[in-house]
Amino acid sequence: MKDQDHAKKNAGESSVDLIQNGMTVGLGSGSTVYWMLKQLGERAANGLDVKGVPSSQQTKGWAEAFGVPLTDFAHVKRLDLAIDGADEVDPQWQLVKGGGGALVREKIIAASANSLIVIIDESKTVSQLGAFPLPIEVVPFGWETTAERITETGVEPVARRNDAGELFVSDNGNYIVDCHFGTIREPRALEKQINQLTGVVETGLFTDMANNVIVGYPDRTETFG
Ligand code: ABF
Repeated sequence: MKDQDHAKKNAGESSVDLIQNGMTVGLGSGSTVYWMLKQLGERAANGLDVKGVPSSQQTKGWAEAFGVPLTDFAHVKRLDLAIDGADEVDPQWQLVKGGGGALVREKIIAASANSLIVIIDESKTVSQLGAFPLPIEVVPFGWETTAERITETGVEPVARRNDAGELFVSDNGNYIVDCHFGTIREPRALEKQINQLTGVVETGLFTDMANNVIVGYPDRTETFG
């Protein structure tokens, strides 16, 4: 395993220690979350009473494979905590997420949780957000016009495509445009500005949402918050 994968594994596994008996947990997406799910399945098999709400079809599949009991928002309105990865984390714990395309469900889960635990390998920590292209989910109808409106924020959005060259479709049936800002000086203001544009479903900027950050290294973790 590569060092980065060890770091992700350490962060993911360590986060499971924060899950207490009886909790309902929002399950994020991505390769760091994979390790959290694997460990959580083992704890559940050993008697931990837990239920998870998955943020993507991929997470749902992994959770089922690992034996993590699942529920949904038809049955729970609040989550005790949510555990999710990120693409960038700045020193104020503002986040860029959505590289995996699950940002809308991830944000609904984060907004419904009493606490958001962010699990990352050390490469995700940045002094300023924006080097990672900011994903924005848009409604398919007239998405070209929505992309035009997004240019008002000073960026040329690039439609995400799959390996076959077709437009990438999210679990919600929407498209995603990736925005190469380079630097994002005011994440809060930008999040608000983008979310007000007609045709935008949600942005991958998650400001003032993270409560704890677990940074994984190849041989250890550090927990903040
Ligand atoms: C999800 O998974 C996304 O918001 C983010 O794009 C990704 C995190 O990356 P990784 O696969 O490295 O954990 O949390």
